[in-house]
Amino acid sequence: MSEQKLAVNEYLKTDSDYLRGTIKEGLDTQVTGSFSDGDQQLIKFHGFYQQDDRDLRNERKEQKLEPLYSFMLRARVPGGICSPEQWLDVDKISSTLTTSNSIRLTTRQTFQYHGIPKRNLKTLIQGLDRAALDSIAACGDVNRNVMCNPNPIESKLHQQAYAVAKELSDHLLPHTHAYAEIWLDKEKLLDTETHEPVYGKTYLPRKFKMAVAVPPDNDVDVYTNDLGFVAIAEAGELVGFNLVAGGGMGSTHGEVETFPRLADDFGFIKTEDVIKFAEAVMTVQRDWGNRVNRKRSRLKYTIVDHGVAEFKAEVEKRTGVNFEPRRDAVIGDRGDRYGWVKGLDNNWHLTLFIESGRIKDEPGQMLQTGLREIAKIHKGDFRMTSNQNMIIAGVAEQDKAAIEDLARKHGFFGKVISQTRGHSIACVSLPTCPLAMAEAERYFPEFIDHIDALQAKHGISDQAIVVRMTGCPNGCARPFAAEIGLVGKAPGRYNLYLGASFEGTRLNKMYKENIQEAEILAELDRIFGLYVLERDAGETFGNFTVRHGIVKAVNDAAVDFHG
Ligand code: SRM
Ligand code: SF4
Repeated sequence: MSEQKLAVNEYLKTDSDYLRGTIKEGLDTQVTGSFSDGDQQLIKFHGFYQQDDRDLRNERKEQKLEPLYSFMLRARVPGGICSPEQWLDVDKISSTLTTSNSIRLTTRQTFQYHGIPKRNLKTLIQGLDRAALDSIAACGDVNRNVMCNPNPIESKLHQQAYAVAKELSDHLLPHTHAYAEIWLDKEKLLDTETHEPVYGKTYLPRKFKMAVAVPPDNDVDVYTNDLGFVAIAEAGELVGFNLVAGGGMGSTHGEVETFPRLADDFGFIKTEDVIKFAEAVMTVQRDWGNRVNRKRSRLKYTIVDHGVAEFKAEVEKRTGVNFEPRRDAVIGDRGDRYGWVKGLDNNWHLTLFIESGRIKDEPGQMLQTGLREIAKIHKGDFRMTSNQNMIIAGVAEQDKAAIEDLARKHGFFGKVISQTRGHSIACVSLPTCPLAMAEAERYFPEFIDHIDALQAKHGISDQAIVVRMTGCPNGCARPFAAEIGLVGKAPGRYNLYLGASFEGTRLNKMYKENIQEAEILAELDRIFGLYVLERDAGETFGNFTVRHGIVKAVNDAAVDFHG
């Protein structure tokens, strides 16, 4: 049988001299604002993407100008924690080296800059480096930013879980010197296969994502990750984790061999074995994952294709440790707790709602200035959440009033946040995302206004419903794990998905395809009406839509999601 041709990216990685390619030369080329096609793939491993302003694309084409290229950079901030000093640097970089006049908190607890001209890239990365931040492996076929519950309240357990997330992130970083050489002008060193022991020359077949959850919170949406660790504590001390593997959201409209999936429960492992297991799951994926078709190359497909039992057995073989039976763990709310809460250490923590994570200054809502002013006096830390919000954590009693004043003065408390808005997220989408088919971030606030009005009409404003919108089926706001999921199909048109559980333990299923706002709202109006009349006591909206037969439950994604 003839060998199948590998995906183009595989040859790019092999020939790249450990992710160098011709990025350095491309950076010095003044004639274009872009990189070569190959380097555009490689720069992702260094944390950024080439983009162009899609609002201006046609106009520039008509004027026979090249697209208005700029770059998006995603930082790597495990667990989303940074110091006020770091935030001041992050803020300054945004104002001086980007054209977007904003900082964007992401669904994986980090931040992105949009609108970086090519000429500013190096200065920007050097600025991050001075702030002890970087963007290595924030993107690309590697282990990405590791998420961790940022709840500062149960501080001891959180700290133990965070230490594990940080260790995972550090241990699984690529070792290549390419980043230091290209961006930080460090000396050229020879990279070899022995120097990149986990990844090798061809890294992973595809991106790889990990999260650490601390029950009962499931803010990190642990089951949507390639690999998840659910913390298990005894007498308040971390003893180990339930390991879950094989989650992911991305799919392609109309291609049934692609589908979102939630991770399987593999069993309990001890804290001291975490790194061993993470490395084993990742290297099985490295060796078994599909390197021919990138649409089928995530871990979830490797697990489906080989079966959970075979995959698990290989992981046990590589670690030399067997999984213990899964321990009981409550998988609860995925939202953030807004406003002030007092921690066990008597410090206060303020969670600020930031709509779609966009930090910028607008009349009445001077969010970027507000966070800057807070950073100037804050003595604790900043914690980005996977719901795109910001926690001002570790505020002493005597500093609380000053922080609150600044937050109020800069418009953070300007709007009443309904239960549903507080539980809902949207992806970036237009105008920067090249894959967007419909609006998300720019339209979402208005869409939630409509949902709020419908909930008020039916007298269910107190009911939190997880609503998520993305501009395409890649799933960056995890829409297939939402009780109401809207996934862009074309300008102004979305597929409507219903039936996920509130906690993120069951996926949703398509209810209506390719519909516009009026039809979406009419459908939800009708279903909210049924919900009010026929729900069981305490029944969540997602569970109701399944029990009532509005959509079928998705138990086995490979079979049920499209079936
Ligand atoms: Fe994502 C690609 C934005 C979280 C699945 N994602 C993209 C790109 C880079 C578009 C591209 O490839 O050119 C988007 C850049 C838009 C822009 O202009 O900023 C993009 N993804 C985002 C962010 C910023 C959305 C947000 O609103 O916060 C999130 C950044 C996370 C981070 O900090 O690391 C983001 N992306 C996710 C998530 C959610 C998660 O990881 O919890 C998913 C679904 C989970 C998963 O990975 O399965 C996700 N993004 C994708 C995919 C589909 C992957 C797949 O398996 O098919 C793509 C497309 C691709 O990789 O080919 C993609
Ligand atoms: Fe872009 Fe699609 Fe991700 Fe939204 S879901 S940011 S449109 S890739």
